[in-house]
Amino acid sequence: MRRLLIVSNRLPVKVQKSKNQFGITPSAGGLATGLKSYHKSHDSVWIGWPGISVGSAKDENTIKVLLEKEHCLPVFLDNKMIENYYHGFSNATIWPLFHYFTEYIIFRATYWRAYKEVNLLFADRIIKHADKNDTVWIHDYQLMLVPDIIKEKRPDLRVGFFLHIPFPSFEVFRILPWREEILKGVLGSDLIGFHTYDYARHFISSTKRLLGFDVNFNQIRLEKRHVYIDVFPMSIDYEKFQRKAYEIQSKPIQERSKEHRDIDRFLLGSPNRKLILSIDRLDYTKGLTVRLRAFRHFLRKYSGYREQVSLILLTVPSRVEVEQYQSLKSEIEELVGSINGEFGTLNWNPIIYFYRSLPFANLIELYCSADIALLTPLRDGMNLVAKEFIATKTNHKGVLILSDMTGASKELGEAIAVNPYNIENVSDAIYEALNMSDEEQQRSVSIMQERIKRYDIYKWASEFIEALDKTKEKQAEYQARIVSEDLIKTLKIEFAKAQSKILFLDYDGTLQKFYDHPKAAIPDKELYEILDIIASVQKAELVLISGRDKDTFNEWFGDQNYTLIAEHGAWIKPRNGRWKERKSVHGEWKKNLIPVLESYVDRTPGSLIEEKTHSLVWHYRKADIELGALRALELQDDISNIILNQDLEILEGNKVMEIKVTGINKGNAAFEYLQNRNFDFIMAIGDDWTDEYLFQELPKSAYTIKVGTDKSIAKYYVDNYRDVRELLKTLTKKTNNG
Ligand code: GDG
Repeated sequence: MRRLLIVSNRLPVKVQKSKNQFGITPSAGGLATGLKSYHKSHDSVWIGWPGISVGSAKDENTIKVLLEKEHCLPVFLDNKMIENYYHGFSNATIWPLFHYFTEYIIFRATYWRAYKEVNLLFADRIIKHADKNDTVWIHDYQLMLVPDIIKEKRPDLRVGFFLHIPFPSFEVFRILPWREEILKGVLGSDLIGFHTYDYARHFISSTKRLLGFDVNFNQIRLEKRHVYIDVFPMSIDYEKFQRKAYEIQSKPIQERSKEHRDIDRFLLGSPNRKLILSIDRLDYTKGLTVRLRAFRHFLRKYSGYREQVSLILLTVPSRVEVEQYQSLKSEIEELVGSINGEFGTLNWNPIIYFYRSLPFANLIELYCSADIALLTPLRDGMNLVAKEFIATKTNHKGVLILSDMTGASKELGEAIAVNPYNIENVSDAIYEALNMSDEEQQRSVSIMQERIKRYDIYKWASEFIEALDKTKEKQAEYQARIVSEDLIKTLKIEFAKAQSKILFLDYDGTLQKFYDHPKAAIPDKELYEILDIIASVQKAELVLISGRDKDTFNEWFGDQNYTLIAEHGAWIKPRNGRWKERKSVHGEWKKNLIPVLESYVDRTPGSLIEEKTHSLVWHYRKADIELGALRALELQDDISNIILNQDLEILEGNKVMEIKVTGINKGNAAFEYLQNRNFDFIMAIGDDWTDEYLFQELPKSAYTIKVGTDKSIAKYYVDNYRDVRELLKTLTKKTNNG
């Protein structure tokens, strides 16, 4: 049976040593909290760092045994690795970069080296542990190189990757010195998941611009396979939160936590006092200082609310080793002190501050006691606290104020959305929340609860795994059509024994790689040799069939013993014969179109015009990839009006847009060529969609081969032009027995 391996930097449990004994406690943080319920209910194995560095093999073994019961497999990291890979590259380079805090980024080669080393270590553990065809689900920014390493060594594994933090826009991501390596690392996955469409969009944009891969909707086309990108907004274990909330509310007050009793006592003095709750890891991305300033502004602006509201500020210790986190803590504590000093009275503290992590039950108590949740991160991948707060509102009363810089704000549209940088906006939102009617609160909470309940953590995880299975099915369909060793043997035999044989070969992308400028793709010596050998085989005919202009084709191949079909079939030159025009045209129509195309060249740096007898071509391979695609759409729109009622059509090729005379294509050119002639071996190879016409017109018995991974009616696939050349060489290679 196929197993699921969950992989993340941290395991869902932390190993700790006290009095010479190892024990485990739950890990904090969104990923662990969210996913551990799914882990518990499935037969999965979780691979990750146990949160402790131990030197001896004996200790490691003890920990291994301890973790086995939790279905966890440890990856041991030493202190140096933790310093450079975790606190360094992960938390001092990637974390600030991906959250747009460019001023905090530290680039250091030692960090990068450690990151690669640890990613290799994780990959190695996965490879050793995974059975054939297992599913591996890798999580988050600490392990972005792992997918590619395992895909390379274990192509049988289904590899999914989920990023829990934002993916920044291209303009920010491009700062990273190791940006290409990071992208290639993640692209080792079959499916890549993000919380929001924006993050997915940014990732796709960086991939296109930095690596030049083509993208079709949510598929990135690598040379050998497609990688799927999709959006899976992470959720929570809704039932667990709601159940605990009911349980806590049914307990007498004496049995509740000290924090709760303190808060309750505090409320006794003023039963109408409202509680605003703020819970975050202590992190600069969470916007704690701006939040405190906004609260101060609220107390100044709406002074009538003094003594009527208190803010419970729970900050959970996090990454205490990283410098910015230490100074942030001091800054927060100073602000809390100053606000309490400015407004506090003998009976009232505006802010009740905790710097600690609370047990789960106490956390739920806090959620239950709060009237308002004030969650204003400056950037946050998702923010699960927002969903947890809503889930615990058993009486449907409560108001959520949520930063529109969080992933969660995309789903929780009924919350009061704020720009966390705008303290006026945040303080007004507090006022609005305090004045919201019970009916309005109940309406909003119910809608949000329904949504979170429907798409809970189980649904989230199973949707991801199902989508991963589907991507593998699609890839398997394609894999089954890849030209195999066996097929090559068959082709060789069939080719040898056929009495008359013909090969139709496209040129660019099929026999030759793409160049920025079409004129640069000159045939090389190896290619001439391969083609000459085929053309010299008795009873074999070689046809080069391309969109290329006839003059270039003539210059390159005019003297060779091949048949040439140029400009998508507008021109044909039988071998040793002369060029013939299949459809004669006047060039008049070009006069109107050239100025239009020129304006596109002017506005799209890197693009150029090519003129052929039967067509005009706008090439944008060298232009910015996104601008090129956008302009191509615009151009198509402009041109379709101009060419109305003319004998012209638009052909979209690989980074080219061609306006050409209608009624000619590679398919009808080949069909015409084959009329009244008999071939018992026909083979056609092409990479572009214009070659689909060719594949379509050939008899059923023909061997049709598509280069690349795009959808095709061809029977078989090869990866690239190099594979085509190898195939052609093998076809004509003499074997020992002739
Ligand atoms: C990352 C992304 C994304 C907090 N205090 C205590 C406690 N918590 C739990 C909460 C919640 C989790 O920690 C925090 O999750 P968040 O989503 O709010 O934030 P990050 O830790 O930054 O998580 C984030 C998330 O990954 C998932 O993809 O949403 O954007 O940054 O579950 O309940 N739990 C306990 N005591 C506490 O004191 N027991």
